[in-house]
Amino acid sequence: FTVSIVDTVTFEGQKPGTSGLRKAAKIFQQEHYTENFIQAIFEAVGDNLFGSTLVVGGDGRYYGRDVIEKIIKIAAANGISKLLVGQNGIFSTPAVSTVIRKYKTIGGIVLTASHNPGGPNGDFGIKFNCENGGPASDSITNKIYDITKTLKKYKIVPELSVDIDKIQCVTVQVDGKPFTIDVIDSVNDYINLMKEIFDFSSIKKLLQGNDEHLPFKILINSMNGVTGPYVKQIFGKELSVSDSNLVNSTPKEDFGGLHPDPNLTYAADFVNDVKTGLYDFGAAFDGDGDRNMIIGKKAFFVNPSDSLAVLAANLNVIPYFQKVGVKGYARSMPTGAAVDRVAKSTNIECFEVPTGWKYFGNLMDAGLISLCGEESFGTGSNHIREKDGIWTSLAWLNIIASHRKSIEEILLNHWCTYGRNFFTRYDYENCDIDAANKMMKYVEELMKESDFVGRKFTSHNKTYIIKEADNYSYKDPIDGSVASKQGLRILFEDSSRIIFRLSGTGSAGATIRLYIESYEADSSTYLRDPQTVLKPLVDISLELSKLGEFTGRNEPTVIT
Ligand code: VG1
Ligand code: CO
Repeated sequence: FTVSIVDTVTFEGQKPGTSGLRKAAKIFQQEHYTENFIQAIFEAVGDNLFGSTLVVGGDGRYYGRDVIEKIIKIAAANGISKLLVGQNGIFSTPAVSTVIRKYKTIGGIVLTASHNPGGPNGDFGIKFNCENGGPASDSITNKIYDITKTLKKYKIVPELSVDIDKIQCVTVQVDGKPFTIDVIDSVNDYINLMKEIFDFSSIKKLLQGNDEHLPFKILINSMNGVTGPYVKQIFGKELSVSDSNLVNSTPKEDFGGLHPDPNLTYAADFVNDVKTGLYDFGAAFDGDGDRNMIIGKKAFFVNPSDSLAVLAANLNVIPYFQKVGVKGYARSMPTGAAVDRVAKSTNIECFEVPTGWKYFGNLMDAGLISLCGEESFGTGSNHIREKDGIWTSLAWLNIIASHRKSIEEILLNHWCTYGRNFFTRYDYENCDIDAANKMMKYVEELMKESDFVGRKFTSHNKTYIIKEADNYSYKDPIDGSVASKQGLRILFEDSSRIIFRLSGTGSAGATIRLYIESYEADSSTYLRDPQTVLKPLVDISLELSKLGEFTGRNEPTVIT
């Protein structure tokens, strides 16, 4: 095979967001668009690329196969020695991270737009992960973006093509040098890792029941995303869960029309199935398998910020942590601070980072944290460098198997020990970009007023006094890099918080996220609806930001 050099046109706006480059599939389908971005990734990696191995796979969404074919051709032309490709092009995001780490490759390319809808009219995305298995840092994604701005040519081996549906290892000669495409099983390495981490036999006993306990009934919903094959293997084969309890577990190019985002709005059908009372536990995962939603009997909702805190408080029952020990914890800034309280009571360090999993990587690599999470239905540990949906569901089951308590009991106990951090997030999706920017600017200017700190707000008989306000900025303690403008924070004297942020994962318009948190130590409040408890702060946020006036929106599109 021989390498061709193609003259290309440069494209604007190939700037990776919170988690890779995400756009409408149609944009990626433009001639040269995808090739340019792949070439830019390779150029950003630089000389280390020569002779290296790279992992490639994705969530099975529309256009993924075509892009894998392009990556094979462009990788061969750019001096890479070997690709590890998931069979059928399938790898969940956590599986890519697992495979990168296991085979010590230089990194991987993940083809996904995560929880964004797929199909010809949906979104597509490309994400680059580094040799630690985690999402590339800002410095690398900025470099990729800079390269796209002036890219004039890309290298490609146009005739090269390999059947990725078949497990096989093919070596070809490209301009006299060997290039290998190793198509590997998409699930094996990940499943072996899960079996090392968790106590599968105790989870199996929980699920099957015995003389003393009824079987613990679970419903696992893959939302037609990538986790299907993993779920069938782990829950079906290893844990003997019947097929009828594992739903939407065949990956579909368009997710069967679902919006594969495991939250109360987009996974409402799943929540309703569990509301029937037929199941003790429900878990749903997003398109690429890194997010999770956990609910208990009758759909008792586990807020992701609480999920993180409960996991932190119970890691000691999980074999992996018994073996490697527990270092620190971390959460993204908008995530509810419940985990901070667990950390404090056990004298373990807790870090706060900006939104996006890439910010946890350095802390993990330096051995400072074992567990981390985000309010956006993401939790994970240092077993890999991505958040991990299936891992989270197994962690919960391992904890339940060990305590033999329901999810509701576990949470109630947790709140009785630590108090409850009530948390909610309002998303205003697809707003006018200008309007959203104006609102953010308005709030930021407001925050700069000299008497802003100390201002009092009263709503529904509750009074809050502002203690601090800023546009969040983070300095990475390991490499000293600074991420600024990460969200407008208004902190109150009673430790309540209001945060405004613009999403960095959307593909159309602007999404405003409003995060609200308040702490209660009075046990009579613990079972109250967060929407009621947080109503005063929601009203204060909307009033102070004039969000309705700026955007014309009276209601959020999603409430968590
Ligand atoms: C969102 C979430 C963030 C998460 C990111 C990627 O980002 O808020 O917590 O890390 O999605 O998750 P943003 O910028 O839209 O708020 V995933 O499952 O889309 O890779
Ligand atoms: Co995801």
